[in-house]
Amino acid sequence: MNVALLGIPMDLGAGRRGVDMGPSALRNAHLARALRALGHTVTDLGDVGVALPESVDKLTEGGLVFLTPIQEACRAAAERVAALAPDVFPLTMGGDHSVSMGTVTGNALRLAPGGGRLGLIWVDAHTDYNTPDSSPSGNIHGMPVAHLTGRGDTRLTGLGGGWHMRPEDIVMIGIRSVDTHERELLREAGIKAYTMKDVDQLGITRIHEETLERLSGVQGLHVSFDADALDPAVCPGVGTPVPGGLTYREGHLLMELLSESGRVTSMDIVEVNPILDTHNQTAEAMVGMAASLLGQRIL
Ligand code: DIR
Ligand code: MN
Ligand code: MN
Ligand code: MN
Repeated sequence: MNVALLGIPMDLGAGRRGVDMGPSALRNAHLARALRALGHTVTDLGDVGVALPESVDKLTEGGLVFLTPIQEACRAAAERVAALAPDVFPLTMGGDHSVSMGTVTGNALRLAPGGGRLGLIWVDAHTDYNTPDSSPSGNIHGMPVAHLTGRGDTRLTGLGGGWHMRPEDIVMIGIRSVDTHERELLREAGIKAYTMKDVDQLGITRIHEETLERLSGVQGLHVSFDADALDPAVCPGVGTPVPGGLTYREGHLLMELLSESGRVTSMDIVEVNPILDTHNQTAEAMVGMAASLLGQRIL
């Protein structure tokens, strides 16, 4: 397969600094080499330009922190991804999770003019379904899924020029931290979310089967993997660690099963924060997840 790496070194959407170094940490953990070892052709497209927080004067607009530079970076990421050929597998590297407003939009636009029917598997401790009104923090990394479904500030819901995700085409896995109003919004929208309780009770195999069944009608499948979905023991280098996460093996099993399905067409790795990490453990774990999704097998 042709894999294209693209970094979006942005930490404007998160409460803590440092995830802008995520793409460097992943490159340092030999992401390209790991994928080439699996037989893929890997092209590193470099990074999308992102404004420095120090050079931005208008910090908050309508309750949203760093709205303008985040919108600009997401638009640039969407354009870069949308321009890639249909047979390329884009592996986009954040940055905080607000980058996925751009990458998911770009992947939908890549499927069809005006945006095709993309399925979204959101692997995360958080549901990231806040709107500007429901958000307790004003941090945009807690809001990308809501904006992808067309709820929130028009400057971010408009990235796809009228295209939006259908809520029924979204499945979340690894959930264990949801804000009060966010919970109501998620329920109203009818988005399927597998919590850690579901992971404990059903297991990854059953969740994987149900997820693919639910998403059987989509044209492409995007995995958006927030490093904080994994337990903090596996991925300590994240801004908002939540105890009780996916184990190392649960993460790999999910990626291995998705790989075997042959249906995944793109992936994000986000929220890797080397400043908060132990050596480069979090990036190394996430390189392992990408390798499993792209065909690595034990035997
Ligand atoms: C919280 C934290 N729900 C918020 N969100 C995080 O600020 O909206 N998302 N950490 O990754
Ligand atoms: Mn997230
Ligand atoms: Mn998260
Ligand atoms: Mn986040």
